[in-house]
This record gives sequence, C-alpha cells and structure tokens, in this order.
Amino acid sequence: MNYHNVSFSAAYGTSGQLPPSAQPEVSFAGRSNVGKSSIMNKIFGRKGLVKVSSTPGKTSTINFFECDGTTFVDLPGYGYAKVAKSEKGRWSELIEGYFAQDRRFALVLSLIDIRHDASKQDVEMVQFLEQRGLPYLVAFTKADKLSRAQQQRQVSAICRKLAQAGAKPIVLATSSKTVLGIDDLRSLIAVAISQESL
Ligand SMILES: Nc1nc2c(ncn2[C@@H]2O[C@H](COP(=O)(O)OP(=O)(O)O)[C@@H](O)[C@H]2O)c(=O)[nH]1
Ligand SMILES: [Mg+2]
Repeated sequence: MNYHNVSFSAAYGTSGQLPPSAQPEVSFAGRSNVGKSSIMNKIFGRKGLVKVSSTPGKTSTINFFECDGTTFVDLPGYGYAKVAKSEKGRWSELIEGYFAQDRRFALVLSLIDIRHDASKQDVEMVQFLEQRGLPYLVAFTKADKLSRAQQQRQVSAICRKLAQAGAKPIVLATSSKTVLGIDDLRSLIAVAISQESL
C-alpha cells in the first residue's frame, strides 16, 4: 500500500447515508482530542489531510478516505463533555450505526491517550470490539509527553484495566510528534488488510 495515494472521499452525518462497504475498511476510534486526526495524517504522511482541531469535539461526521483499494474511516470522537445531548446522541448513532452494519472491517484502531487512565468509554469501546470479534488493536497516543518509564507504567495500568474487562489486545505506544510507532502501525494495517481478503 502506498499511503501517499490517499484522498478524501466523503463525510457522512448519519449512518444511513453510508455507502455499502465494497472494500476493506480500516477505522479509527477514540475519544475527542485523543489525537486521531494527527495519527491519520502521520500514517499518510500528509499534513492537512485530516483536520487537527484545537477545539475538541469538532468532528461530528464519519469521514471516508480512499487509499489503494482500502477505505480509511475517521469516526467521530466520543466522550467530549461540553457537547449538547442532541449532538452526543447523533455521534453515538453514527458510531453504533457504523459498527452495526455488515461491513468489511479489516482493522479498528482504538486510540487511548497514554497519559490518562482508560475512560469508561475507552473500556466500553474495547470491550465492544472484543465481544464482536472484530480485528482491532489499541494505539496509545501522545507518548512523547511521558518518559519511557512513565509510558511503561501507564501501558501496564491501562492493559490491566482492559484485561479486567476481558480484553487482551495488541497494544503499542505512538506519537504523532516523534513518529514513534507510526511505521509499526503502517505494517500492522497492511497485514490486517491482506488477512481480511482471505
Ligand atoms: N504532544 C503531542 N500532541 C498531540 C499528539 N497527537 C495529537 N496531539 C495534539 O492533540 C490535539 C488533538 O489532536 P487531534 O489529532 O485533532 O485529535 P482528535 O480530536 O482525536 O482528532 C491537537 O492539539 C494535537 O496537536 C502527539 O502525539 N503528541
Ligand atoms: Mg479529529
């Protein structure tokens, strides 16, 4: 896969608008401000492809990107407190609606901020992916903000919490600033896509 061949396809405001899934999909989930847009831009090596927001809670659509026969899906960020109830309802409709459809889920990247404990919604997201048996991994974001020792402590603590919820996913620490883990993510995505079509 040549990640430079990416282009924006479309944004959808309700799950009913989503086109049928004709090719493998790699989707990105995580709470608002976790660093989803930044990590996608790094994976593609394209600075402004996905908007990085200074105001959290902005992305309220599902955004599709096309790259070499794979659809990359930017899901709305969950868990932003300062958003109206009606908006929250629409976001969860989008996320739940997306996963309820019969789609070619090649890989879901569940993003969790390495600095914080996994939130209730982070745990629920991972638990959901586990229970549905979807191929997924957990990418810890913003690792540059912690020392190596702190990173290891946080990774262990969060993994313990996920294990208590019945999930033992592949995890890796990443940073969109230092590009830590970005090449590994690219490889894991490529492997997942090749396995999906088997
Ligand atoms: N230090 C650091 N900041 C990051 C990293 N990733 C994202 N950010 C910052 O976190 C904020 C939210 O990032 P964004 O990618 O828009 O998050 P999204 O809401 O999940 O899409 C922005 O101010 C980014 O510059 C990272 O790896 N390291
Ligand atoms: Mg975003």
